[in-house]
Amino acid sequence: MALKIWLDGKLVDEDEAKVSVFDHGLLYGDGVFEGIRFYSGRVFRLEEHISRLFDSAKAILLKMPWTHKEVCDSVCETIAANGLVDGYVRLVVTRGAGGLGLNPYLCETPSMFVIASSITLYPEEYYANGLSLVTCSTRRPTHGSLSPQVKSLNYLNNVMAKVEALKAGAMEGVMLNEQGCVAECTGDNLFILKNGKIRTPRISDGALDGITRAVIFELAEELGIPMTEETLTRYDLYTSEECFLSGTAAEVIPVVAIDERPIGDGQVGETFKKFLEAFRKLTQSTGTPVGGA
Ligand code: PXG
Repeated sequence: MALKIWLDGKLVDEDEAKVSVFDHGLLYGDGVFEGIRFYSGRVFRLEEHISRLFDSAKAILLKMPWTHKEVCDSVCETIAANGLVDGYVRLVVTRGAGGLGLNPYLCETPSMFVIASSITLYPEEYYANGLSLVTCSTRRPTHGSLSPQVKSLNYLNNVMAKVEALKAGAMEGVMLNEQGCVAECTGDNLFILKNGKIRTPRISDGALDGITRAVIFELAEELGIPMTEETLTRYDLYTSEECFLSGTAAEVIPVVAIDERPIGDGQVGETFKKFLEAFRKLTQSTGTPVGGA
């Protein structure tokens, strides 16, 4: 069945959901996006995702054409219009159509669209058996470039890193920053367990301030497991006892090998299993009701 897409304030059939070839989102990657999950008719961490979208837009001087509440409502409306209960929302704001040339002021009105559908990032077996990762040569951009915090429409660094991982036979890759310290994976944040403590790269080391990452901090507190942000190197990953990833699309997923070194005993870790259970409970019991918009 054709999906209903929210486009600039209207719900339209997917084959009518079109943007201009002059849209600077397409021509220059000039725009921002969010990926959001909904579970059992409730949108997980909706407010946080929309706040981050507004922050991304502000950082690139893109004036949002809709208010925070209107954007939240557009997400719920799109899910409801498609009769979906569990799935994934892709929300995109582009600079809009304008003449050729980088100048964003050539674009009069930003465009926004919302797609509600499903996503399967990794096959189910990896959640049970764990992922093997490789380190990619493509680096996370430095803070001297566009901030790696901006979820912009130019994800080519991450796409190229993902290609490296896939070509090496791995499902996901570790991205380092220019200093050679661990930042994150191509679409997920990374965590290790060592000596009873969870460690994750600092935002200043190039990790995205992930919404699911923040959930991991909350769950660590709930589970009574100490957790800190630290500058991490590949050595720290290789010598960790457990490793796992978090992200809206991936949720939480275990890692059992990195660059051919087994992590711990090479099996899915017991601490990870506690996080997975707590995460599943949380996603099933909280969120903004879709019907309540
Ligand atoms: N790092 C990067 C670079 C990301 O893009 C995450 C970490 C995880 O953050 P959250 O807030 O989701 O916990 C992301 C998330 C998509 C898509 O196609 C989006 C992401 C990842 C993969 C696919 O919408 N972003």
